[in-house]
Amino acid sequence: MVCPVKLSGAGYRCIKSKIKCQESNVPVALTIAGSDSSAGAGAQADLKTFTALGVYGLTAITCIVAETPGKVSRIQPADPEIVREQIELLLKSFPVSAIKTGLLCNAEIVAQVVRSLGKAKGCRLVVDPVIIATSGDILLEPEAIQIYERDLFPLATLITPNLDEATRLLGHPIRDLAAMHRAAKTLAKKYGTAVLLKGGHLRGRRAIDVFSSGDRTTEYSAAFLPGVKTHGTGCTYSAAIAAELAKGAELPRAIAVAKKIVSSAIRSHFVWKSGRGKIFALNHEGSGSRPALPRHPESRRQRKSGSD
Ligand code: PXL
Repeated sequence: MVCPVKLSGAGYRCIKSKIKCQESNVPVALTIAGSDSSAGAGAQADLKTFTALGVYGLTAITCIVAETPGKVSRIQPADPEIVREQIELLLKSFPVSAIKTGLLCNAEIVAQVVRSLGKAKGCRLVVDPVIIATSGDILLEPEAIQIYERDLFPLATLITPNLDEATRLLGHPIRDLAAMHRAAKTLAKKYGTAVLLKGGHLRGRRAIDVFSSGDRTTEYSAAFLPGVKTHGTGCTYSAAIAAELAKGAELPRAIAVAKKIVSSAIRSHFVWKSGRGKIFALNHEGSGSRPALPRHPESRRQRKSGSD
């Protein structure tokens, strides 16, 4: 028998039968999301975030998106049955303690996800209603949005719309901070779940989000960084919340930690020169609380002696 390799901390490097495996206490989180070829958003962003926060990440892929930051080229949905099978298999096999949903792509997939999540008793669920990409591309059809509203939101511990998505859900624009407070409250009452309304798109000097679990609203604020054209901040934010929930944090604390993490991922972004100008990406590693790995002594020796 081959047992699993422990990810961090003390314990075992597991290899063969005679070694008795210690049980791992690394928390497990599942993301149900699309694959972003440029790896700044979607399941790739979620996995990087989970890993940076010391959580073991699982994925159920809903679609394959050919894209670069700012341009969605094509979306290929997965068969809803394989989405269901990924989720149900993972839930049967791993001690999943938190789940997040990202881009669910179409109505059939949303319906399958709702069915499968019925089997996820005791997991905390963060629903990022990915309706509109940072590029402005519409990522979800109206029938799918209806299923979100009727069936998925009521299962959620938290939903995390941005201003465009909240505008679509409420049917009117949200133009300032006072309107954000009203909108967060209305959405929380409407869907019977906690809401984190992300205000990054208001483009003020601070990026302010408003949390409501019904009667009370709370602001989460960080400096807004103009000119950084990353994508995947929404995915990273909700993945960080799910990771903190998987580790046992309460919702307000999970959001506070995640807000810091996403700000730091933006601040420490990557930028490359490319054929069409500059290309940006979030630095998910920069967001983590785990120390960077020490460089392997062998690689240092090699570089010194010039052999590579
Ligand atoms: O940022 C929203 C988003 C989420 N998930 C996937 C995406 C995108 C943006 O394009 O591709 C897979």
